[in-house]
Amino acid sequence: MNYQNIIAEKRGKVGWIALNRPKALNALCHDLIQELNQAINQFEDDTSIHVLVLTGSEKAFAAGADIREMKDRDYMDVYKADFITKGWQRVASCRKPVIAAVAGYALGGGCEIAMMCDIILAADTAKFGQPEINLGTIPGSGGTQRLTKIIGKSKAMEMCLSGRIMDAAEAEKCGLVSRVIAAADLLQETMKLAEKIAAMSLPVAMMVKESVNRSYETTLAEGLLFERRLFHSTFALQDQKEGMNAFVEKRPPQFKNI
Ligand code: DAK
Repeated sequence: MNYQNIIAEKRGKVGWIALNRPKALNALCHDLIQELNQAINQFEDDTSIHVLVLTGSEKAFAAGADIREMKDRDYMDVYKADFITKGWQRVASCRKPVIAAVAGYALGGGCEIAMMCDIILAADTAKFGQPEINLGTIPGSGGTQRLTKIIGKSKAMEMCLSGRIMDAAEAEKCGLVSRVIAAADLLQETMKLAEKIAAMSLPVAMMVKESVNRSYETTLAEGLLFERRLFHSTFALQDQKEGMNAFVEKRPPQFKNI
């Protein structure tokens, strides 16, 4: 896979994607988003890939959408073209688990893409923020929505209204990230987690993801029903028989992803 703005590679069962526009702190330009879409599509289609990792550099996960690309567009132009919409939700629509490994800046669209991932692991250098208000605009890819659902109204309001940037410790405290890891260990720890999830039955991992995400979209009663139906459906899998038999036989399971 040969890209200009990202690096994508298979690492066993893990599809590893690193945003790679170092001179612009991985600002999310049109071409980068297109390449990110292509890489995700490829990993989704590849049955040997179970988990995706999305990361950036030591200095920046991504410092937001590319301000240079946006600054001269006018209203009719962005409205008619549905500006920076196509492809921007691809991370959120990925059916396989996606882990974000964030070091340095995750601002604006960078924070929004991290929040589209299923798990965020943060280096102790990570900084999160929705500073769009400083540019005279508002978050455009879920910042006012996902951030509010994750960290609550008061903190989300404060961040979006003031543009304040949050450090990794605060992000962990308010549930934005699942763990903070020493920067030097971030990628290794991320790979360990990715490999652990990748060793599970892929269809079951996909069902877990679908079910957890459902809790954001529906009532508790509907969510519980959805979970119950998926739970029942796992009994149609060979992997459920293998997992439960392996437990009883006191041996590790050998999942076949069927
Ligand atoms: N866009 C373009 N270039 C950027 C950039 C960005 N977002 N962020 C940084 N750069 C570039 C800088 O211009 C600089 O380039 P040169 O001048 O060297 O050519 C280079 O990266 C290094 O940046 P700095 O010199 O500024 O580095 P510092 O360490 O001093 O500061 C910083 C780092 C991250 C604090 C600073 O660069 C900064 O404040 N960056 C802008 C952060 C920001 O405002 N981000 C939000 C952008 S708006 C939507 C989807 C998404 C969005 C909207 C709609 N739809 C789906 C509808 C998202 C919008 C945004 O993200």
